[in-house]
Amino acid sequence: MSTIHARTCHICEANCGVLVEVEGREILSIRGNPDHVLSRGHICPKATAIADLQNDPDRLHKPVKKVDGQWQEIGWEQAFAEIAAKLLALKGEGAKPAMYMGNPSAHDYGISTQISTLRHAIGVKHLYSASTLDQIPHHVVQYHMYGHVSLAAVPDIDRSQYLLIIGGNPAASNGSIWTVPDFKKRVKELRARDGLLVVVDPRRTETARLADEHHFVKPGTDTALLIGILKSIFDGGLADTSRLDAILDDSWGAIDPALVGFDIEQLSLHCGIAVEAMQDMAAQLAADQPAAIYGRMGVSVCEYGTLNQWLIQVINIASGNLDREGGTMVPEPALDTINLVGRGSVRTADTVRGVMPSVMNELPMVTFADEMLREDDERIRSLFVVTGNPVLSAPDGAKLDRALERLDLMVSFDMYVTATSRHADYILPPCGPLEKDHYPFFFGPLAIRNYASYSPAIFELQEGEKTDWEIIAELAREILAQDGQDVPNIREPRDVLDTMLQSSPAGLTLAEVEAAPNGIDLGPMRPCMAGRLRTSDGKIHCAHPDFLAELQRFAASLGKEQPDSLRLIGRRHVRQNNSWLHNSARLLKGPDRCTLMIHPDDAASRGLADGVMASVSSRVNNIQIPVEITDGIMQGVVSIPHGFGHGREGIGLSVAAAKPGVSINDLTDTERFDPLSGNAVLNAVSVTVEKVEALVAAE
Ligand SMILES: Nc1nc2c(c(=O)[nH]1)N[C@H]1C(S)=C(S)[C@@H](COP(=O)(O)OP(=O)(O)OC[C@H]3O[C@@H](n4cnc5c(=O)[nH]c(N)nc54)[C@H](O)[C@@H]3O)O[C@H]1N2
Ligand SMILES: Nc1nc2c(c(=O)[nH]1)N[C@H]1C(S)=C(S)[C@@H](COP(=O)(O)OP(=O)(O)OC[C@H]3O[C@@H](n4cnc5c(=O)[nH]c(N)nc54)[C@H](O)[C@@H]3O)O[C@H]1N2
Ligand code: SF4
Ligand SMILES: [Mo]
Repeated sequence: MSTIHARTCHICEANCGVLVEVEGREILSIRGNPDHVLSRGHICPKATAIADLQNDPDRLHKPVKKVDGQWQEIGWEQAFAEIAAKLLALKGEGAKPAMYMGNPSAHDYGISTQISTLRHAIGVKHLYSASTLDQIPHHVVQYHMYGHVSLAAVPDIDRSQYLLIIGGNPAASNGSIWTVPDFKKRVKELRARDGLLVVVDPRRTETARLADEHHFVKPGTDTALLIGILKSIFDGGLADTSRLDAILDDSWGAIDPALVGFDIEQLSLHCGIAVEAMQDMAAQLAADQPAAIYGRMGVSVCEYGTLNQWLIQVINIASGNLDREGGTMVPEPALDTINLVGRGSVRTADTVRGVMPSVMNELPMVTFADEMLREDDERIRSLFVVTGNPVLSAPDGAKLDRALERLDLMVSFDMYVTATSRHADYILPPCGPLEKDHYPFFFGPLAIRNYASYSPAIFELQEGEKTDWEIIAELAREILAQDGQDVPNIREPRDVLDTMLQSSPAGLTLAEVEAAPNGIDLGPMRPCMAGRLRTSDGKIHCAHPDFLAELQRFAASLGKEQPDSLRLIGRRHVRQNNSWLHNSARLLKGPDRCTLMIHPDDAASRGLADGVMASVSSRVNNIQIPVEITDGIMQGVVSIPHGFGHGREGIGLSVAAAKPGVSINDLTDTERFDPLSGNAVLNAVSVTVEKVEALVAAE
């Protein structure tokens, strides 16, 4: 007999409620849960692909060890014992271990409860994560302004009348640093109440197509637009901070004067958006209506990522929309990490590339490969990769491929042999997705409603399999034991979760949350900023000197000529998730998605036709990719999705191999980063594009 289990999907930040119908260990269907308190029945195609992931024949079920270039299955005890012994021997030689944490670790609360013990046991000296490929600028801004790296204000879309999205594509990504399942329907509802959605993006994205207005912007130049909007608010006398005056510190007064030297015409020329459009955005944001500006990857992962995110906060304050219903608001989740986890840190660290920002003790990924390639005693010789695929996700993947080959010990926590884990000495695979429980630990604090939703595992663990958290906890214990250190008892994730829930203001127990399979709705967000700030004086620190200095650095760059090369941007598709889930036949269906999108005029001037191979070159490398001509991309801009490149030798993904694509990150560059956060620059990459035949003829 079949049973139906309510659960939340763990793939992306939306955390949609799903209903999984199973009979024995067979998955009969995965559907949206219409009663889920947050997602209201919405799912995307990736949810059903969880079944493919669960049943994927390419998924590893036992630890594997590389012996003479071949993978050999071994037992868990042998794997843990050998890894611990090798690590300790290397440490005995003075080698400093490194760890990289990939994106899926943020979607597995069990990992979060055990990873610090493993880091301590390993003695991780160099800590890296996907955060410095993604959202570190947000953390820097939140830390300086609000006093906590994770204290984020998200658009209250359900009560907003004007939403300006810059460099985000939630219709495909389902939201980021903003847990907003069912985005498209929420936009429909916004428009039904005469609200407006305006999108700024170099591509006419899925989100842009839903919008009332879409403006093309030259990649990497949004800072000019943001300054233009802010200046228009100040100069037009539209600023209204009355709602927040009691919690704005004195540095608020420094912002308007810092903009005096900017000329709106020059800003407009720089970014390609008309002065009137900027002024209209300012007027709409500052009008007597709840409104919000939100910016994501397109404005985070660029040279001025931190400055952009700061300007976005400042615009929301100046236009009277921060901490306002329908503006941007700070969630009060059932599990309140803001109260339970420390404020985080923004410091600097010595790296192979000199002094670099170090946020939450992490080092920038732009330095990762070079730390393995350096020749002195500081070289990284052992590396633990937890749920990550940096060869495809970090800049200059080819360099990283070379760097990983130099390691004396590499361990991957992954269920597949990927572009990255193929370099490992050991791969430690977790159980299937339906054999683990789930709680959206990091996403309650980013959700558009205050809520709680816990999903128990649906299937029992199979003989010989372990969850990620067990693998992490057991490896940590083995290392500590071999090292003669105290071995702590394992505290199960469920216990940690229960304690954290009970210690949060909502005071729920895990049993109460578990008893509500559709989740518990704690209501819409409320104005609560004053009580949530974690700065020393309880005020918003409006204008950190670093941000004001960065404004001046941007000002100095304004007059300079911009290169006339094409600018490369990335893209996401609703049927993909970063570099994985590419092994699901049902997600891979349809035309090849790894194409070079190019404007018809740019294609014509290079003699490119639809479907022909183009050669794309950046400072670091060259790749060949089929052309897709579309007027949905701005002239002067080309786009390649990230996450492809499964044709590299030794990858064990038989389905993905049919459409392996090429990696955009073979073109991105470790030399380029946002100096305030250390975040990689993955958009607005200067490239040249040529027809492949032309290239051959010229040689
Ligand atoms: N050019 C360009 N590059 C980008 C981006 C971009 O927009 N453009 N986006 C960046 C962003 S935002 C991110 S977050 C990063 C992502 O970068 P990464 O986190 O490094 O890469 P993922 O592709 O998410 O790879 C996740 C890996 O974890 C494995 N995995 C999945 N689930 C589990 C699990 O439950 N347990 C274990 N043990 N393993 C699991 C998968 O098999 C896969 O190998 O990429 C970044 N790179
Ligand atoms: N389907 C799917 N969903 C995902 C993921 C996925 O891979 N696939 N990944 C998940 C992850 S890890 C993350 S971090 C989120 C990311 O979530 P989003 O940020 O919403 O997703 P992106 O598609 O990276 O959107 C960035 C947008 O910025 C635009 N852009 C590029 N350069 C510029 C620029 O210079 N200026 C402006 N204004 N726009 C620019 C791009 O065209 C793109 O539309 O998505 C998550 N959800
Ligand atoms: S949007 Fe899709 S992948 Fe993301 S949580 Fe919802 S169903 Fe899962
Ligand atoms: Mo991400």
